[in-house]
Formats: sequence, C-alpha cells, structure tokens
Amino acid sequence: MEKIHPSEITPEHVYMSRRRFMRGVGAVVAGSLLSACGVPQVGSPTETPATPDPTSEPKVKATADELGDPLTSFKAVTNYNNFYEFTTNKERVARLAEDFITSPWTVEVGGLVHKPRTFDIDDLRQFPQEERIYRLRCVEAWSMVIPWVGFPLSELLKDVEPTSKAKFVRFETLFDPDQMPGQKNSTFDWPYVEGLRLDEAMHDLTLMATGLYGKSLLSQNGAPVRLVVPWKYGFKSIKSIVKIDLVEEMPMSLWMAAAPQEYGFYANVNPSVSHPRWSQTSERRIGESGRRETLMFNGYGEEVAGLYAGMDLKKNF
Ligand SMILES: Nc1nc2c(c(=O)[nH]1)N[C@H]1C(S)=C(S)[C@@H](COP(=O)(O)O)O[C@H]1N2
Ligand SMILES: [Mo]
Repeated sequence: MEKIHPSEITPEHVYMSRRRFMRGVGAVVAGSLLSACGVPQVGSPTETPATPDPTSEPKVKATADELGDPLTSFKAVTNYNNFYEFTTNKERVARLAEDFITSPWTVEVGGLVHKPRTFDIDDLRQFPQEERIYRLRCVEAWSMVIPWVGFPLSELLKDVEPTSKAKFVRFETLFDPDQMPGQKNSTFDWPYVEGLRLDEAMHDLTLMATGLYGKSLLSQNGAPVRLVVPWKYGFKSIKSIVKIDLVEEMPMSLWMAAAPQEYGFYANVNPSVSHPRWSQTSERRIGESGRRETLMFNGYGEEVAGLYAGMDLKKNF
C-alpha cells in the first residue's frame, strides 16, 4: 500500500502545529510515564526506576523550542515552582511536596457529557503520550521552556462525549489540607479551580501533562496529571487534577474569585495588557540574564488567534 503523508489526512493547521511542537516522540514509550506506584520511571526498561535526583539532567532529544530557545534546566523546572497548596515560596515547594501521595489517583469527568467516566492512572495511560516543547509564561513575568510529556485534552473529552449544552470545561485540584499545608491558608477559596472555553479545551495545543523531561511528573509540577495551556498565563495550567466538569456557564476560577480586577477568565498572554501592578511587555527567562520581549499569545498566535476573532482582548483579559 502506498504510504499516505500525514498532511493528506490531517487538516493542515493541525498537522503544522503537531509538526512544530512534537519532538522526540519516538523516545517516549506510550504509557511508560505514568507509573502505578507513584515512583517516576525511566523510558527504558533496562534502567532502574529510582528516586528522582533533582540535580540530574534527564536526557531528551530536543534541546530547544521551535523558536530556537533552549530548554530550561530540569533543576530549575523542578525547583522553582508555583503550587500554593504547598507554599507560596517557590523554592520550598519541591521539599514540601516530596511525600505527596499521587497513587492511587482518579480523575472524575462528568457534567454535560453523554458518557461520564472516572479515569484512573491506567486509563490515562491508554491515551498516546507525546513530547511537546512549550514556553511557560507566568503572570509574574518570568518564563521557562519545558519539554512536557502528555496527551491532548481533546482525546479525553472526545471519550466522554460532551453534550451540545456544554460550553466550558471546569477543572479542580485535589483538596487535602493534611497533605497540602497551604490549603490551611484561608486567603484562598480552595480547591484550586480553573476553566477553559470548550473550543480552547479542544485545541490541539492544550495538553494533559503526565511527565516532563521524559520522566513522570514530580509532585511539585502537578503529579500525576496537570493541564498545560501554553498561550495563557501559567496559572491557567492547573495541577494535580481530580475533577473535570463540562458546564454551560463560564466557571469561576480561584484567581478570579481572589482578585477579579487582576485575573480574568481568559488570561491569554498579552504584552499590551498590563497587570494592574506591573507591565507584561517583557519577561525574565529563568536561566538567562536580562529580559526578553513577551510575545502575543506567548508566541502561539498563529495557532490560537482564531479562537478570539472579533473579541476585544483588552476587555476579555
Ligand atoms: N493547583 C495549582 N495549580 C497551579 C498553581 C497552583 O498554585 N496550584 N500555580 C500555577 C502557576 S501561577 C504557574 S506559573 C504554574 C507553574 O507550574 P510549574 O511549577 O510546573 O512550572 O502552575 C500553575 N498551576
Ligand atoms: Mo504563574
């Protein structure tokens, strides 16, 4: 049989974005990254799964994103974190999250769907895992380049079959103050909640990440499964998800509830919309000196600008 080129069977924009963002896919063994026992495993069965050494730089084939910017070191990605359930101190999250129990774990998917389903780790393993090199731009104006491993959220959503009433997706992080001391801090209305419009959630760039740098996610990065939406500020990429609901109304996120004048629902990276307390025109790339310009939609405009056609992005920030 004649070999069919992927561009012939996939809509071109999808094909192009996959080609641009999938790297080293062959190196990722499907399902190998979500370990049942919670101990991160390595890709090759001949290597011994070991307690992660946060100082070792795991090997991935890619060395840069599609713009040519180098990956942020594994050490920085796993030791400089925002995960307020543990602490607001970025450098202390990794230590405090060390004993976080990520197995057993389930993600309950329901709401306006025809086939509600509770996924366990093995179920999530069934979705083909791929590597995606994405920029992560925090609303605090620092950024990283991270080689994630995961599967498109659209795959999971197709599985539960959203009804025609479903317009938004609402995500929830685990609530367990015994394990997550930051949740005893009543400044925030726990659990952490985030949301996307259904078409944003179905976009090919929207990833459910189960790993990074070719290893299972460490707790500080949102193990065992977290969202990654690369064209939005980092706070949209909710960690350690236990619940996903398809809903009709725009969900209220933890950050919208905490400070609606500072954090909107869309939270698209936009250098021309300042945070009330600082400018968003530039950012500090972790591991670099100096600052670099912040790109509209974090550099993913070609892929995602169409989602917001006709919208005033200054009002819908
Ligand atoms: N549940 C939860 N998810 C979260 C956060 C959080 O505090 N709690 N912080 C967000 C913010 S502000 C950022 S910048 C990213 C950081 O992800 P990383 O630590 O894996 O780089 O996670 C996001 N997801
Ligand atoms: Mo952030």
